[in-house]
Amino acid sequence: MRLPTVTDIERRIPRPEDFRSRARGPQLTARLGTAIGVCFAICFLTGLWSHVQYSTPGWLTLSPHPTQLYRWTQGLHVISGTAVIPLLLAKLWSVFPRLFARPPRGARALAVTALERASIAVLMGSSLFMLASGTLNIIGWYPWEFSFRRTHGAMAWVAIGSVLVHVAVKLPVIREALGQPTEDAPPAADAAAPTRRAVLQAAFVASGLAVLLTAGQSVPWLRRVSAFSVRPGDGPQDLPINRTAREAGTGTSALDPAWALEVTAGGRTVRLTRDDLLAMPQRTHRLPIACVEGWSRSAEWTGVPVRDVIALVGAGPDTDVVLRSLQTKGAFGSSRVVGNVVRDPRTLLALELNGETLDVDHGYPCRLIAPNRPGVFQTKWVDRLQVQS
Ligand SMILES: Nc1nc2c(c(=O)[nH]1)N[C@H]1C(S)=C(S)[C@@H](COP(=O)(O)O)O[C@H]1N2
Ligand SMILES: [Mo]
Repeated sequence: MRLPTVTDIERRIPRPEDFRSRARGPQLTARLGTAIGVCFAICFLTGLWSHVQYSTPGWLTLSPHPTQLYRWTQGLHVISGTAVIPLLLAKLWSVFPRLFARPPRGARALAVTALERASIAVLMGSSLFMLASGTLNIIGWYPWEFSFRRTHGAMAWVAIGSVLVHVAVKLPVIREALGQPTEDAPPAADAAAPTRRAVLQAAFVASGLAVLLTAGQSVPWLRRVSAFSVRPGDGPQDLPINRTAREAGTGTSALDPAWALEVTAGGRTVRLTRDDLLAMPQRTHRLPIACVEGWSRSAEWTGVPVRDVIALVGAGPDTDVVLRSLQTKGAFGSSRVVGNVVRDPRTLLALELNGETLDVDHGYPCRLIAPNRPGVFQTKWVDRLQVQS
């Protein structure tokens, strides 16, 4: 028996010409690529916006208007990212045979090819990382040690940068391919093989289905069809729960009858029981919880405007307020509300949700709810308001 030689092995590896599907080709790849590019641009910009809302630079003051802005941008972020997944898989399929192209001869050609391949590897690696980490974040599963927000945010620059390089390098091919009709030849002898148009349509249908199956986590009228929607309707009072009282370690302290809200400004402090808060003029507003993890839902909140509460310690409505909660473990136990949001009469210390006493998992005895604010900062189980001087 003769051992196979390198040439034998090489002969067994397929060549690009061995893949016969007529559907493949620049016309298909460029059309898929255009759709992916549009989705990536939306995803990148809404992601950037989310970072701005999450950690707003000192020189910028964000408005509480439009009320639903963060809900819309975060919803679009998740929808555009989800839509890309089937399109990217189809695009990978369309260029897959090129993986088997043999390296060219000559040092210069080899170097150019190596560079091109390396740039595609960065493009694919970063894109897949973005989609995979984003999807796991939506389902609330963090099987890693690193900070999701910082890593997902940093890798976004690598991804968008490599997309731009890729588009720049391929621009002549893209322009030519988009100028040609999708179908350039009459049906071939093999009528059963899918046409380019069929593959393209299938990819778009799959992308649309992926959106339909998940978008219900933000879009109310899709809730019934969104089977994969991560937060379909769980949680009391028709609102999903991000972290329960037990998980936050506030299960007992939140229900303690001796609870009182401590409000301080400079040297002045007042303590308000829940009955004291209920005795103040109540306001009701319909405002959304828009979680950074993707889901969002509007609800009717009743409570006392934060500016009325801090007026009791002599603070004007335009001052920043830091809220602290009973939470002892984990992140998001406190948040800052900037002056222009405090001034908004819809910024409430909520006592009721959808007409009922706030459930302990939604933040009883009282929680913050403010317009156009990422969910993580809608602090639950509030027990202290500190007016900043
Ligand atoms: N104290 C405290 N408040 C919190 C959180 C938390 O972990 N601790 N989670 C926040 C997040 S991430 C979201 S999306 C909203 C969800 O509110 P809900 O559970 O009432 O729907 O609460 C916010 N308030
Ligand atoms: Mo959240």
